Amino acid sequence: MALETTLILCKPDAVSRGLVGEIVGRIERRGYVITAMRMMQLTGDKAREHYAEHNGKPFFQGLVDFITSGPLVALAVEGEGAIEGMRQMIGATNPLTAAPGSIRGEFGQTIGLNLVHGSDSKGSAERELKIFFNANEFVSRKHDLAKWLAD
Ligand code: D4T
Repeated sequence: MALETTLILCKPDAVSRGLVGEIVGRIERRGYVITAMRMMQLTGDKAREHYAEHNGKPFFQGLVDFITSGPLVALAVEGEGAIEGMRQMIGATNPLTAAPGSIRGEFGQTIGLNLVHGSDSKGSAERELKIFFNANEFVSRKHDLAKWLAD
């Protein structure tokens, strides 16, 4: 395994249903590290860029319409094998077939309202992270609290 950073989106349904804390909590409890985080509403151009691989598919326009319909929370998540690890934690695209215990398996409603996006490969992660974050927005998490607790 290698240390990887993946793009995670809490999509507008997650924000609207108040599930961002649940999703972020699962990421933190898993031991992954959040190195960037932002709430935003995507423009149509950014949404089309993010979902470029689906351009031309029958569900493409609906996907763009939904992801731009309300605020989302974008996260950069770092950890050993974080790309595949997050995909497992998120579960299969369709909540009906997503594993019990996965985010989509527990909370997802439909294939369109499936709460979370996670990059599916190293190449996708690198491409997608640039759509949501500028290079100077990633923070270092090597923060030694002991220094601040000592008196
Ligand atoms: P994302 O990209 O959101 O993490 O989802 P997946 O990686 O699990 O699934 P995907 O890329 O195949 O699909 C992207 C996005 O499109 C929606 N979708 C997908 C849809 O509305 N109808 C469909 O038939 C498919 C295949 C759901 C996720």
